[in-house]
Amino acid sequence: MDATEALLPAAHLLVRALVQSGVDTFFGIPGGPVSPVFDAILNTPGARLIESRHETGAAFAAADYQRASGRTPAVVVTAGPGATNVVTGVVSAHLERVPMLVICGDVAWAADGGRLLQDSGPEGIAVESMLGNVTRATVRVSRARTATAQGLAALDAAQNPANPGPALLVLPIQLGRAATPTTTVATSRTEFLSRAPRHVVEAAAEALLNARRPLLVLGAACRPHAAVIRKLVDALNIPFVTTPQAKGIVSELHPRSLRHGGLAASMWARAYTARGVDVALALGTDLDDCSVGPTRYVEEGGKLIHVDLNAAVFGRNLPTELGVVADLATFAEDLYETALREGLRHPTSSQVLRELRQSPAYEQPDFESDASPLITPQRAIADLQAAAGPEAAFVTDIGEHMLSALHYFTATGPESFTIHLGLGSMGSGISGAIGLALARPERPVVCVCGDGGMQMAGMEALVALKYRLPIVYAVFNDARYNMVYHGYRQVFGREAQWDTPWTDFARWARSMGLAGLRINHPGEIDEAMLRRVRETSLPLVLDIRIDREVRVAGGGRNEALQHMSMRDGAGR
Ligand SMILES: Cc1ncc(C[n+]2csc(CCOP(=O)(O)OP(=O)(O)O)c2C)c(N)n1
Ligand SMILES: [Mg+2]
Repeated sequence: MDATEALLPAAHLLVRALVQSGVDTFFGIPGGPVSPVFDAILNTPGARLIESRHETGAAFAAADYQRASGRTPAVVVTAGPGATNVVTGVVSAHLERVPMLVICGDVAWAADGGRLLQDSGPEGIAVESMLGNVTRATVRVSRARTATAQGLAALDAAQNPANPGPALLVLPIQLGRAATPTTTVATSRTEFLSRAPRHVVEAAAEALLNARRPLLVLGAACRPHAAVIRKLVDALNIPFVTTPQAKGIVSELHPRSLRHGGLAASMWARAYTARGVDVALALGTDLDDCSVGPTRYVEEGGKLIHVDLNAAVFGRNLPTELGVVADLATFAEDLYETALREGLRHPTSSQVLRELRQSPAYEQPDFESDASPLITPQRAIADLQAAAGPEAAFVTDIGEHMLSALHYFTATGPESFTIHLGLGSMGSGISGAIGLALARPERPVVCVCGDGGMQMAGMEALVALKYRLPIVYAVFNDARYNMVYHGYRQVFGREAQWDTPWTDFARWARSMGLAGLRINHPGEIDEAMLRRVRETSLPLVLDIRIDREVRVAGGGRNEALQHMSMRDGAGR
């Protein structure tokens, strides 16, 4: 073999190695300093490029692609503004523990001390410091020869099962382009086991089964283990709630489901927790304020057992009596086996559940048939759910519409509902929908969003157009930052106009080649309408003129703001 044949640009070797390690989808926007990586993506079999319209949109799309496919994505951004634009999406992935490899280009160092445009090193924007607090590792490629090994090391850090999240790899342009001998990088396989001791599992089982009013709280980290969690729920025969981020991990139609707790909690979750829970087992949740909200999962003096691989989440909002650092699937399996072996089933929960479920789960019980001429947000959710069918994946953006989606949507499986509540950024659902659609193209995807979010991040719909992803963008158009409007009124006791310009989103969509329809009345959205548009493979924007005064009253967000704004400086 000719010696030169064995030489390839370092960026090509890196991308090839990433594809071999299972990273197949690269989200991002090109630019000069990162161009070697884009060139490599375009020329590497098995690598797929998804061009976003904004780098933070790329990170949100990547996060939902990871959640829906289980595959770690890469987000590729250019030096300088590419790096600064991606920050919000990376922070969100950090807070939600979503693994992703962020590859950032950089200018060449050998510039004789000149100040280079977009310099992202220590004398420029210092990208490692900027993202250091929100990544699991920051790795700067130091030599072309080591680019692949360093890239794989960053990928390992992102995929660390004990603390998954984003990891940063910085690849300066001259190293990415440098012809490099093909080397084999020895990849090691990491075996990971974190099993709780048997007596701990038995103690948890015993506490739950002897409780007067027990509760299982399921968090988003349970999502990959939904099958075993479902078996566990059946075996123990105790009521369960999910956090908002775990909505649907076990179907909300399950006879022991109290639907979700926390933000915009169901009436069942509110009623059950209001009467006091003496023993709660929380699995794979941060128990952050949105996860707890108006549903205190354990009463004063009660016993909270909290299982997670990351001990940092224990004891945050509720006093944890027992924190267990363990792999969730293993813990759930062990607890299930214990329950079966000992024949443990809670004796009185069935009766309590039957009584509770006689009362409605919703603030407005008859929302599905609400015929108010101006469509209410909850009627819009009901129409969308019926029209999209049971297979559809729903994702919500952030705002007042989110509370209606949380409260009134019924999630029937681990993939039927997604929300980015780690950071709560507008635009997260709009971009996230793209990742959901890419991961499972055969499944309908519906994004519930606001007019404000669309004005901020709606151009990501062009990504859906480019890749022929027939996402339904259901814009709850109230010409207002409605969550801010109601929050302001609640906290300050007076009104302010948080109006946004009336926008005709249907015409806006059509002007760009998407499908667009105006919805004015209940019942207008139906299955045939969505099917017709889906057959064209075009994304569809529904401009839904909703009644902006109708809201989920005990949602929790504004109550939390009110509470915080009244605390004194000492945090009491
Ligand atoms: C990036 C970002 N900026 C600001 C906010 C604060 N915020 C929360 S909800 C909201 C209003 C959203 O308006 P819209 O998308 O129309 O939804 P609505 O509340 O009207 O349903 C704002 C400004 C945020 N969450 N994220
Ligand atoms: Mg709005």
